[in-house]
Amino acid sequence: NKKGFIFDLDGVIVDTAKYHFLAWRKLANSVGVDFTETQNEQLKGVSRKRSLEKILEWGNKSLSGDEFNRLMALKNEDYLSHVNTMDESEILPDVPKILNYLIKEKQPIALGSASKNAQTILERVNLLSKFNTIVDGNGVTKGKPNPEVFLNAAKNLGVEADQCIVFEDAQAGIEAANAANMVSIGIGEKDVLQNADYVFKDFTEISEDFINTLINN
Ligand code: G16
Ligand code: MG
Repeated sequence: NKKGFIFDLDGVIVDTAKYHFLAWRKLANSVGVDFTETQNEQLKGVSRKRSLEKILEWGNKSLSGDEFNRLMALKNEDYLSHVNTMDESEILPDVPKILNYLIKEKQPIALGSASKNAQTILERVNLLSKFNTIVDGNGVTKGKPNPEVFLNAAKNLGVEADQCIVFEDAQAGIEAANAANMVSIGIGEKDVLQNADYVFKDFTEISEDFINTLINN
């Protein structure tokens, strides 16, 4: 059987949330707004533009369009300074093992991320060549929970949506996968990812037997 395996980036392949946090906190503080780890949690899987809108809402602050765009660019510049320190040691446990097993089994693999920096990050950690297609924040108009990113990934892989499996760490991403009629696999906590078809703490809990079941069903 040929399925389509779609991976989210942040929280699934690497933990870039910690760098988003540092960059957003620095930016928020520079305009006199607080920013906590709890708030950062709520920005997982959320686009850059929507993230800044939310931070300004939380801080009761409104800005001109020009200022808004300037702050988005500043945040990204700071974020990229962290990304540029990344290497293979930042790949989350057993991700390469799963990717290599899927490649051995000739299964198509896609990235489905909200990040406009997805390609840069995959290059930094040396995983870009494992993916047959990259669908990221540059290729979508509607963010998760809209299923667009995953539907585009399925189309690029040449696989029907209901033959795809999505690995996601964010609630909005699980909702997007479910809306696309795909099998949703949560990576993280069961109580957060309630709507996922399956939940695992990380890839060390996912066996080759389980992957085989996904391929053959
Ligand atoms: C990631 C992060 C979000 C971030 C978004 C956009 O999503 O989880 O916090 O705001 O990408 O990132 P950028 O500013 O690089 O375009 P994902 O979908 O990879 O989990
Ligand atoms: Mg994510």
